[in-house]
Amino acid sequence: MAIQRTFAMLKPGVLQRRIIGDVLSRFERKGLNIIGLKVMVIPPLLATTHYAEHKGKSFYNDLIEYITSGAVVAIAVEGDEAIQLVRRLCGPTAVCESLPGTIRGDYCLHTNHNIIHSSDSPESAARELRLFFQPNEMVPWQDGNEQWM
Ligand code: FUP
Repeated sequence: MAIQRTFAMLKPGVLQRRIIGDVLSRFERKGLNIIGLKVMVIPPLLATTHYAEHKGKSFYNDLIEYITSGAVVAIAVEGDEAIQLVRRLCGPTAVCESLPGTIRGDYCLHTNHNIIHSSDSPESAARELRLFFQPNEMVPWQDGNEQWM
């Protein structure tokens, strides 16, 4: 068992479409613990820092514009192998590769509006959690259902 923390973010379209609950329930059903949650508008500097690896790519400007265009939901998630599990719940980046049953497979038509971000490695999880959450904004809690999941 390797308990990990990871970062996820519901992009502006999720709030507009009022499907926050639908997406969050995927994490809850899986047995992951939500330990941090906030609605925020991402300042431009945070957006460019978060997506620094994509600077210069063809989709970069649209990505920054989209991610700063409205409120998002930042999520800190904890659980056994949480980093890879959350990635799998989201599905692949390209929506045509995201199978039905995954979040992207069920809710997205276009890759540039693929509704959710999640960290892809322990290094990016640590980095992204630091960018979006103060340590005291994450509250780990004991899961009473742990033995049944
Ligand atoms: P992911 O880790 O799955 O969020 O994917 P990336 O970090 O590779 O991409 C970040 C975001 O850039 C994606 F969520 C959507 C956008 N993107 C595009 O619009 N087109 C692409 O070809 C690749 C990524």
